[in-house]
Amino acid sequence: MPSNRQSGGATLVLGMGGTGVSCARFLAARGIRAVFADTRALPPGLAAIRAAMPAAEILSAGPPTAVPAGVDRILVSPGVDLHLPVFAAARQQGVPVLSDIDLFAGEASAPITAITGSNGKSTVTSMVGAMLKGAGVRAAVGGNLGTPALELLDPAVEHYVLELSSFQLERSAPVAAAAAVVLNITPDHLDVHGDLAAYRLAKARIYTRCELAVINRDAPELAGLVQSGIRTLSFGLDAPAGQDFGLLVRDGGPWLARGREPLLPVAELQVTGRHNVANALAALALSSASGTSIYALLPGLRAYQPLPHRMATVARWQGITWIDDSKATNVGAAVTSVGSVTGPLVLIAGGDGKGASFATLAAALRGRECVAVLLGRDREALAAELATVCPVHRVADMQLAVSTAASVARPGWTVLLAPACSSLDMYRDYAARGTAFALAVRSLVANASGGTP
Ligand code: UMA
Ligand code: ADP
Repeated sequence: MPSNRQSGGATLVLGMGGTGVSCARFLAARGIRAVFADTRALPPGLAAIRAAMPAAEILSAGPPTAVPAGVDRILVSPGVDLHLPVFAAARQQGVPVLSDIDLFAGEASAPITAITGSNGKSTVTSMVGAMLKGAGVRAAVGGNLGTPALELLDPAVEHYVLELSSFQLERSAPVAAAAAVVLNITPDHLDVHGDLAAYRLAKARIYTRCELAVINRDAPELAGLVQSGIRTLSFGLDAPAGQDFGLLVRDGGPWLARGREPLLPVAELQVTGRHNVANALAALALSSASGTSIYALLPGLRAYQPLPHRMATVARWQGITWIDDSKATNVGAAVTSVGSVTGPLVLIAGGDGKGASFATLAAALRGRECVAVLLGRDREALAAELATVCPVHRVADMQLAVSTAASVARPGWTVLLAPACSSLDMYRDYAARGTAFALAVRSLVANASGGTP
């Protein structure tokens, strides 16, 4: 999507968060006029947008219902509701609606690796980035991961690695990626997408124009998302065939492998859990398409450290292990979390359930020695499911969640923060929630040990 447009019209930018700020900087650098709006009374990017574009009009009453005069396209952020009246008006008037990803794809001059899925996106995206950088490739890594795609644009970049959410994929024309993956699909964001079919359809768009589709052998139902004629490569936790990626047993232990060739012992990875082995295999399959030798990519994978708030051990105290998996923001992720902890556990969960059913989480806990401590907006919906499988405590905040967990956990137990919900009803983001948990745990330990953590 070219940005050097001839019409001279203004761009209406909807959404004044991180994406809106990146759009402001992009448009300012190209001398394109813009009008900004957001439904929030105090959008977080307001000051940065004013700084980037002092002359831009900011609609204080929020998004308009009609397309303002002089506006010839709309740039929409991932969090903006596509049911706003302005989008119907735009459709009627033939005014194009684009995303930051469209602008990015129109300007990026290096190959793009694109990653989506319900869970593991950030891990695989940062793994691919670490592997390429470790091999000496000038890689830029971002998108839904955190740094908006437009902020990555740089002619010196040799490879872009983009995490794309269902919201970004739904709002963009299909990206011509060198390699793309849908890691897995379990229900998420159904409050926005309406149903699982619409969510799947949004995710499937990542494959539409890719050169290489990486597919998950352990989720065979997803292979149908790839149109015929597109080259595929698979990853999975079984033994791989051909040039596919999987596991082989060598020297008595599992190795990451390509076809019959063992590449790296699983024991040498710094990440734990079977889901992370799958993530490492997906990252290998994606980065093998970059033209870099597979052997040059291995040191970056071996050295890769887990991102914060993903199964991070916060404390081991009086025989109890405290784990922060605040990034388990949907039910599928929390099920994975619970499954990767052995022994009795206290599960701290709750927040905004995004319209999901918690039945599979209850099923994952059935038969286990477990206590649930629930907080946040959807704690009653969670309690309704989890009370059928374990004792449930309801609490008002994280401090109380931690003190309640401490009162029920026994030596040998794990206390696991795996909320199965987004954090936005109580926190700025999942990182703030994980930090609140870690702080509460550390202060509990410090107080109980007479001031020494
Ligand atoms: N919002 C409003 N009114 C508006 C605009 C936004 O209420 O007019 C709300 C949204 O519903 C959302 C929040 O404000 O709750 C942020 O929306 P945004 O579009 O301003 O978001 P950005 O700050 O631009 O950040 C977005 C991604 N956020 C979302 O998709 C909600 C970030 O992913 C991403 O890192 C960033 O672009 C750069 O690409 C975050 C995320 O939570 C990590 N993503 C979801 C996920 O991973 O599950 C999809
Ligand atoms: P995302 O960016 O998709 O949210 P992350 O890599 O940040 O994914 O991981 C978030 C959480 O999802 C992890 O803490 C873990 O609980 C779970 N998870 C990660 N990878 C997988 C996977 N491949 N399959 C299932 N669950 C996973």
